[in-house]
Amino acid sequence: MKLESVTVRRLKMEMLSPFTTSFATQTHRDLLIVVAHSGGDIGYGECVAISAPLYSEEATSTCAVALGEFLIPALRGREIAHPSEVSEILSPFKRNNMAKSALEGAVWDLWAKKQGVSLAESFGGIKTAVDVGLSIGIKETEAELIEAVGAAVDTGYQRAKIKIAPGRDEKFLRAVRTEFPETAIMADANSAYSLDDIELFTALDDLDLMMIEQPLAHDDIVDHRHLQSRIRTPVCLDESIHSADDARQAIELGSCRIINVKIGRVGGIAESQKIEKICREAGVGLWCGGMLETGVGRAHNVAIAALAGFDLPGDTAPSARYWAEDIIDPEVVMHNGQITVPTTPGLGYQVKGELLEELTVSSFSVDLETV
Ligand code: OSB
Ligand code: MG
Repeated sequence: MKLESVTVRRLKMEMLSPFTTSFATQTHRDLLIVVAHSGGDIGYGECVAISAPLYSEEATSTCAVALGEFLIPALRGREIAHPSEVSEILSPFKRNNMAKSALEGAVWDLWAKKQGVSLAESFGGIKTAVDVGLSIGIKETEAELIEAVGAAVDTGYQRAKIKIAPGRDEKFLRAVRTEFPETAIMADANSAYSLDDIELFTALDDLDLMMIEQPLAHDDIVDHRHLQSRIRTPVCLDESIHSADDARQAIELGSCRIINVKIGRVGGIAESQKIEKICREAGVGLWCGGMLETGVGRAHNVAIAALAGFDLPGDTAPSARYWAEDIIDPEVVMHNGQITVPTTPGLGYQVKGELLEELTVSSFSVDLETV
């Protein structure tokens, strides 16, 4: 297939509740929806970057520039036989993974719709439902955190991930563990610590955490290796993994025992598939992370988590966790801690055109038919 045009919409969406990490508090999402057109079919991708480069080097505005100036024009005149070719076509451009992934995701959805297969089926996802965990932002008090974990358990989430930062770590986690002796809990530091904090991490070992996610620097795999060799709790890498090579090297070094894949962070579905294979063959735990996606990104996440190697619950909570009204119909729902993997073509959800229009703050289109 050949693409006729690609539209990039910048959306502003209010979140139901603020979400605090060690790097920022988000009250709304500032995101891009990429819409690819070919022969009357439409594919959708989501760019998961946030407003400022606080999680990774990408930001919503830089992704819009990368898409408009470099990535989308690179597809001009290209006959795409399979969506995995997109990441190859874009590979001369360094990084800009979230921007690349948004475009690849839109092409993948479009292609799957043309083939009449679901996203999951199009890349070999075998599960009929995926296991879901909840990511809980940093709270002011231990009581608030305990209430949030209790609500997660009552709602049926299969594990609770607790965001931590210096001053909001051991005491908070210990309070949760005392209140919930049997619950599967883990922590995510979003790179807020260094090896100087080794005593904190050894002290956490008796809390029986499923894992500790990205404790050290966002671009590190060497110090994580030293940390992992000193603690029993599995280290999970998020920010440090941008490619299949990163995953392979981190595993070879012993820097982690678990990997969090975010399709956007690693540059797309094709790269996510490579990481899944590496983890499956190495016996390394794997799960799908989240970036507070709308239904479009969420549908991609649920589809990738249907691959066999994704053996741990992901941060793929249902729509109602984030939005008063999601941009897809039906919304993503959870039953008994699981989300059913759609079997209808492409994303498996309808994008609500009017709501998309209403939420659009700005947009541009790149015509790919004229030279
Ligand atoms: O580190 O996993 C993270 C949200 C924004 C940026 C980084 C992270 C997160 C989350 C939220 O943990 C997961 C979700 O519910 O989408
Ligand atoms: Mg994380």
